[in-house]
Formats: sequence, structure tokens, C-alpha cells
Amino acid sequence: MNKIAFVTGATAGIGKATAILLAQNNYNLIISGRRKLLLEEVRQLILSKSGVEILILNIDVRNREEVEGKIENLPENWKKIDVLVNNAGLASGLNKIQEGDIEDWEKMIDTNIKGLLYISRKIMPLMIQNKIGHIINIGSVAGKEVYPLGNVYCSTKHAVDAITKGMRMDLLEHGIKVTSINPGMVETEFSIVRFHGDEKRAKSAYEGFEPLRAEDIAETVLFALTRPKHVNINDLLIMPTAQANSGMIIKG
Ligand code: NDP
Ligand code: 8X3
Repeated sequence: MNKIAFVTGATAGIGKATAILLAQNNYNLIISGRRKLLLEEVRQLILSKSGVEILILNIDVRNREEVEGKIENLPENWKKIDVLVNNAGLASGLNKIQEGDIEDWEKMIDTNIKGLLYISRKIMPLMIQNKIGHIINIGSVAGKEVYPLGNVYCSTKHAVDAITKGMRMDLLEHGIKVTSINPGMVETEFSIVRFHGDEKRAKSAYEGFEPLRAEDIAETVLFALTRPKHVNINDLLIMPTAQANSGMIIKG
């Protein structure tokens, strides 16, 4: 029987690439995100190339009732979730705190911290009940270092780092693995979202060097998932070769 992986934020970027790669590796998938049409497109794309089963959960992770209701109402045979990839997340804005937009902050805190917790709170008991599971949280280099103007986004990813460490303690006695994957710059829709749709500014973030691709992170997820039962990858920091840390990138 195929394993089941639940990938949040599967409409674009890292989540979409992860869903595609896990399907190629015979995982049945629960894919979630806010953009329903894109979820359907991802499902069709995957089904055109593989015979796995895919369930769409059209949810905004910030909406606690929606998250709780839709997970509680999963068909019983979809409740044996082997893998949770907590990937849904975003940056919104890049400002000094004294000039920051509070709506941007709330969006990031509600999605990256509270959304991840809402999802995990519902899935962790299922994993404990089934005595099986692996949670992969997509953190960031921004969860390891604070960079100029990154204040609130970095704080949400530092929170993801802390939550991951806490989860590992909470789940230790149940034999459930918890992995943190922390990318540097990956060219996805991330910067378009951060710069509120300014595609030119977003593109310029990746000019002059070769950023990571979403597929690089998907492969890292698969690597963590395919270690033997007695091996857990706790924490990985993965960067473009041209990037030394969050502030130092060789361009040109
Ligand atoms: P994208 O913008 O390409 O994808 C983000 C995904 O998250 C989309 O599928 C989006 O779906 C989903 N999402 C965002 N907000 C919500 C929400 N409220 N409810 C449900 N789903 C949501 O960015 P990436 O693929 O780059 O980002 C994925 C993760 O990787 C994020 O957690 C990000 O912080 C992290 N990361 C990214 C890096 C990068 O350089 N790109 C580097 C380090 C970490 P939809 O809009 O349809 O809801
Ligand atoms: C995304 C990495 O450095 O672009 O988490 O903010 S960075």
C-alpha cells in the first residue's frame, strides 16, 4: 500500500515540486493551498504521469476552523498520514520595524507560525495513534540568522526552528521523526509575494547568480524521508553555492 504524504502549500514553488517528486516515489498525496484552481492543475499534472491517489484540501492555514474541520472530515483511509511537509509560508514586505506594515506582520505570523501549528496540532495525534510518521518543517536560513530588514519574517522562521526542536522532544517517545530543512535563496513565487506582486523587483533578487530551484529542496525532502528507520535528519541548511550566509552572495 502506498504511503500518504500531506504537503501544505502545494500550489507553487517548493511544495509543488515536493508533491511531484513524492508522487514519482509512489506516495499518495494530500495537497493543500488557497488557490483551488492551481491545486486542481497540480493534481492533473501529477495524475498525467503517475498512478497515485491525490486528495485536495483547499485551505487557508490561517483559518483555524477550516483547518480543524477539513482534517477531522478526511475520509478514514486518508487519516493514516505517514508524512507531513509543513511548507506553506511566506514573506510579506522588507522594511525596518519602525516603518513596517502591521498587516504584513500579521500575515507572516499567522501563516508561518500559527498556520503551521494549527496543521500540526491536528496531524500529530493521528500519527501518534497510527504509531508512524515523519514531519518535515520547511524553515529557512532566516530561521538561523537575522538579516537587515528581515526582522519579522526572520522571527517567524526562528519560531519554526524552535517549534521543530520542541516537536522532536514531544514526539520522541512515539518514534515519530521530525526534520527541519532550511533553504537559502530559492527562486519560486516567494519574492513576488514578498514584494506584493512586483515581478521586476522579485526577479532582480535572483539576478547575477544561480539560486536554488524548488526541485533541489524537494530532493532534500526525499533524502530525509528515505533514510533508514533508525536515522533521523534533524536539521539541514542548504544554500546556493554562490551564497555563504543570508547576507553574502557573490553576484556577477
Ligand atoms: P511560493 O510562494 O512559491 O509558495 C508558497 C506556498 O505556500 C504556496 O503554495 C502558497 O499557496 C502557500 N501558502 C501561502 N500562504 C498560505 C496560506 N495562508 N494557506 C495555505 N497555503 C499558503 O514560495 P516557496 O515555495 O519559496 O515557499 C515555501 C516555503 O519555503 C515557505 O515556508 C518559505 O518561507 C520557505 N522558504 C523559501 C525560500 C525561498 O527562497 N524561496 C527560502 C527558505 C525558505 P496559496 O497561495 O495557493 O495558498
Ligand atoms: C527565504 C530565504 O533569505 O530570501 O526564507 O529570506 S531569504
